[in-house]
Amino acid sequence: MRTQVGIIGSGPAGLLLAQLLHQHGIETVILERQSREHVEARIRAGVLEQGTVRLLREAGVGERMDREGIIHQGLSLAFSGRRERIDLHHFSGGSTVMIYGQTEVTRDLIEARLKAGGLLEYEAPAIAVENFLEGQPRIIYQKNGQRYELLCDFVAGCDGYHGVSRQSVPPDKLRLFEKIYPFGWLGILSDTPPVNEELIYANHARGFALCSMRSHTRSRYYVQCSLDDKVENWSDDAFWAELRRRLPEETAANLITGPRLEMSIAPLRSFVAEPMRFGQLFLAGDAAHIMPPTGAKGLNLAASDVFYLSRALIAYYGEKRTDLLDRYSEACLRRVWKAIRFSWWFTTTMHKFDDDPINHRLQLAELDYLTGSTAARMSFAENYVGLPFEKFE
Ligand code: RFL
Ligand code: PHB
Repeated sequence: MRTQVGIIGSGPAGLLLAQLLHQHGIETVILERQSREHVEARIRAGVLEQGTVRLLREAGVGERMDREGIIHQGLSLAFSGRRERIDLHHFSGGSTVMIYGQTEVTRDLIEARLKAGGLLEYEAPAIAVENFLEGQPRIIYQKNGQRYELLCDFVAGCDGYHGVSRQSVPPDKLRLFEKIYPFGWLGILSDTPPVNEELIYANHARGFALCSMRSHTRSRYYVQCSLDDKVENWSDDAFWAELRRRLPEETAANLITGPRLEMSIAPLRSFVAEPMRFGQLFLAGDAAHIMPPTGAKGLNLAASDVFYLSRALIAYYGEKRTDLLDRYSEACLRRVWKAIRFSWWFTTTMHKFDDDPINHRLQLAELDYLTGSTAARMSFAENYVGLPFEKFE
């Protein structure tokens, strides 16, 4: 088989890239290791930055998001028994975020892909990417136990942290940066109304907690847990009791609980692979970088990578330009490192790292300063709603 751009992975990065390229008549094939059911059932991100929202609209998949998504103008930080609201809209100079689950984004993109008649092969794992430094790259993949080759002009490695694209790069051409945090997030999804209209991030002596949502009737909550914890160790009641303990009294009193629809544990990690381009192979999204979910940046960075990559490929096919392809990695990485920094800072400020009391006092001072200073709130809001995309044309 032959195509213009071979895309490995049908997460948000791969699907959105395919859709943006399709709009410009560029042919793609998407190879996905998992089944469609598996991809559509994964519970992940919930907060979309304005740039992501705009890009989804541009891709023609914004209709349901604009109907069902919820715009948030602020969020709260809870600490020392207090709850302080940060007006994101005010302090960012008019920006907001959108609550719309990654599950829904993925569903909308899959539907658009199928409508466009584009090839999307499920249960077709890529095994290797070859020849991308020399010229015409090929993706070796499997389908129904058979081995196939997909010849491409370019390969987009959108196959997440565990994918094969980055692993196909010779180690001497890669520089990896990694930080593993000594805890995880235990998350629950339930059909209960959210405890608050907006998100609450809580710093507590027992550990971090987050109150989030997917809709007015579906809540998503997280508590910091130890790295060796298991979902089997947690009953629903135990989860709700732990969450209540970590919230200010008044908030805890309003918490409505219910049976889990899903419960899972996610480890926290900061990771960057440099560069993001190797000849004709381009990495995008989690394949190139991951960060703790505290800043809600992962999905949004996948979208900004795709913004740059789609424009570079459109300029190549439309005008034979290669300058944007050459600038891709640097443009992405400038934004990536700022998001890695923000997620690391927010994680460090909100989580329990050890029992040393000075560390908790320093966090409380940071939060007291942040929620009282105009300069600090402006900086927080600017980062949380998402730094602007660079001019790239
Ligand atoms: P994905 O979504 O991991 O998709 C990669 C796809 O590639 C497939 N794949 C392969 N396909 C073919 N051949 C192979 N060899 C393959 N290997 C892998 C996989 O099956 C998969 O379908 O990566 P992508 O597209 O880069 O998207 C990234 C986002 O999914 C991720 O950054 C976010 O979910 C992170 N994240 C959050 N991001 C936000 O922006 N806001 C949030 O509020 C937010 N909350 C979160 C999060 C991630 C979490 N977890 C579970 C890690 C909350 C959590 C709990
Ligand atoms: C979520 O709703 O899953 C969510 C929201 C905000 C975060 C992380 C996760 O920072």
